[in-house]
Amino acid sequence: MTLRNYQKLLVGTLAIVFVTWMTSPAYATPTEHITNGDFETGSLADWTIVTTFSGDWVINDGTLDPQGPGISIAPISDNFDAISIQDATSSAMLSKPFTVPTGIISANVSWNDRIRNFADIFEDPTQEVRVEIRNSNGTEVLATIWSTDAGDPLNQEGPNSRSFDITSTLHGLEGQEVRLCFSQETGIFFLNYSVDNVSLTTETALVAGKLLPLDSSALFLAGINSMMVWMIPIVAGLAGAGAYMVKFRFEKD
Ligand SMILES: [Ca+2]
Ligand SMILES: [Ca+2]
Ligand SMILES: [Ca+2]
Repeated sequence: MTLRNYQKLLVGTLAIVFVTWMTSPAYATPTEHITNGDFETGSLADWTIVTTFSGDWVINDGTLDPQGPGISIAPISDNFDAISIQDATSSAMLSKPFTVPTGIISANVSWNDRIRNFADIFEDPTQEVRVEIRNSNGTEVLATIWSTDAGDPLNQEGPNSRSFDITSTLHGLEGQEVRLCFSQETGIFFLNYSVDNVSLTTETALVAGKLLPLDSSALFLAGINSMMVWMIPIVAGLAGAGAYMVKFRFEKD
């Protein structure tokens, strides 16, 4: 191969790298929708509490001795968690509003918890813990993410880690304000539910044209999924390589 051909090969390789770089999508970073999800403000700031009768949610620093047979228990992580308490038949809901973004690629909710049910059963819905997506004012259940069921172990001090993919749930709610809700119902006997490290994240498809104005593929990126987004630079790179090698081969001959 002559020096001139080496130069052509180098220029062609750089062109392929450049085309691939130009068409690479910028990546969405997950957006966290829950503030004070670890309760380390030492308060229930940013959270809304709705109760009936003696039900309540309070902050726990490890010294709280709830009414009934439950004794004080260490916070799940660091200095504080949130705990449900009651003195009789009641309910209590701890919730946080958030706006569901449009163009969701993925959505996940996770938290840590402890369950101490002093009744001899779980029973739906009278002696139960539920985690739900509700409408903006909390009056309507839009989806139940997780709940205790009859037969579950009564004492689950863990701490337990729970994580759920809620992509399909939120797809139907894009653009709406909704609430993530932790609810306890105590119709039989005392139940303390502790929660910490609450996180709800979404990833959305980029309107890449805003970030990569020279990228022609940006015009249709928003409507396609992440796997297809990845294929664009690969296909562009392969096409560029093919076109160059044909040209190189032709000139060499
Ligand atoms: Ca904490
Ligand atoms: Ca007690
Ligand atoms: Ca249930």
